[in-house]
Parts: sequence; C-alpha cells; structure tokens
Amino acid sequence: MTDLLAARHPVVMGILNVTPDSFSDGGRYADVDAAVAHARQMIADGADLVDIGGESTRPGSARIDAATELARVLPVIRELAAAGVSMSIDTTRATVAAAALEAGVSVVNDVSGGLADPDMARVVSDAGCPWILMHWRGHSRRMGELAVYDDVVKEVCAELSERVDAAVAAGVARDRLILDPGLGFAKKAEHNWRLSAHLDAVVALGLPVLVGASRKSYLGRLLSGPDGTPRPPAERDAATAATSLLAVAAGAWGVRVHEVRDTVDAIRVWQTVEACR
Ligand code: PMM
Repeated sequence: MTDLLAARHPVVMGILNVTPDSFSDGGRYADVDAAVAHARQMIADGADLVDIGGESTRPGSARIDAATELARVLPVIRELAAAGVSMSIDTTRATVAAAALEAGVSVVNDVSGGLADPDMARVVSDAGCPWILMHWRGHSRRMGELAVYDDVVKEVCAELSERVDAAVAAGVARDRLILDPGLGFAKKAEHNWRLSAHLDAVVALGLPVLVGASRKSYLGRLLSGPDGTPRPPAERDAATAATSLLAVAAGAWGVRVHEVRDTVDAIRVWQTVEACR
C-alpha cells in the first residue's frame, strides 16, 4: 500500500457502501456475498482499491453506533482481505478504523479529517498507514447550515492545512496524508463547482489529493430534466467520469467513484493524449 501513495497514480478508488441508506447504492450491498462480488467487479474494472463504508454520510442522515458499523464492514473486509483486495475503510471512528486495519484494510478514509474522533490520529500513527483527511465541518445532520463561505477555495485550503498540522502534531507522518476537498460535504452546488475549477489550489498544498464527486446531488441538479427533476444517482456516471477526469487533469492523485469502468476508460484516453505531448 505504500506503493499506492508513492508510485501509481491516478488512483481509482471504487466505492462499496455496506449501508441500507447511502444516497446512491444504499441497500444494494448490505448482503456480504453481494458486497464481495461487487468489490471484485470493481477491481476487475480497474479499481486500485475498494473503499468500504458502513455508515451513511448522506446529508441529514442519523448516526449509527460503532457496533452496528463494525458488524456491517468486518465480514466484507475479511473476505476481501482473503482474496487479496486492497481496501480503505471509510469511517470517522477510531475503534472502527483500528478493527478494520486489523482485519486487512490498509488506508483510513476519514471524512471528518480527524475532527470527529480525537483517537483517530493515534490509531493511524500506530498503523503507519495512509490517512485521507477530507474537508468537513460537522456531521451529516448539520451539514446544510455549515455550507457558508466567503471564499470557499481559500477556506477549504486553510481548514485542510489546519487538519494537516493537527495530524502532524499528533505524531502522524506528513507523507502518510492525503487531502480531499470534500465535495458535497457542507457545500452547495456553487461551492463544489468552484472547488473543481480551482482544484490546483488544493493540489498546491503539496500533498496527494483525492476527489469524490461520484453521483453527488449537484451533478443530478446540473442534469435536471425540463421539469426540473434532478437526474437520479445511477444516471450520473458520465458526469462523474467527466468531473473525475477534470480532477485528474488538474493534478488530483486519485478519484473515488461508484462506477469504475467509465472513469478508468476516461483516464486511459487522457493518459494516451498526454503521452503524445
Ligand atoms: N463522499 C462520501 C463518502 N465518503 N470519502 C472521501 N474521501 N471523499 C468523498 O467525497 C466522500 C467520502 C459520500 O458519498 P457516498 O455516500 O457515495 O459514499
């Protein structure tokens, strides 16, 4: 997994939500066999790692307890570890991260950037694993009211830098950190678009940057039909591939997507054109 950070990029992370209620794939992979089969398909489609989440972060969603989160993710992690699949754990809880690392996960994807659980830095520094710090202002219930910015790009960069400083102060090696602007988290559509347009500012912070636009509601709104109905999540994959490719072209280290093949294909086209320059 060290290789993943040092060498190969762009990295494509396939999303596996083993939740009954995630906005796009909630309920589809709650069963272990279905989850494992989908993870294997994403790897076959070109994913470099599978991001496993047991708690929905959908705006407005209620929290579950750690035992429920663990009961959802651990059986899937164990099976995928046995199959040699690279995985990250999408959690804000240190206990869940520690158990997932123990079970075979090699990256911690923390949408709270270390803010939700003061123990997370210790778990990550003990493991020496990569830690994705996403820009976050509060749990899903309060996300809407926190989407207030004068200059979203500057503020996201400043708040991410604070999280990096806190992680390093807590003993985590800087070269283990990956940043994520947190599209859709305490952000309105206009904030997401501005962050996409100015991703170079996040990249300029000097750490690998992951971008997760996949199927998010602002894409659905962009693609609304004539009656104003947002395009449903499963029909946002072309827009996801376009947004992900723009991120990679702007210097992102990796992208997090539900439908892996479209994005992998788009990246291959881009790489081929780049190789001709
Ligand atoms: N988005 C979601 C969940 N986890 N993790 C990172 N690092 N970045 C994201 O943008 C992100 C995430 C919400 O989307 P989902 O419900 O489809 O997983």
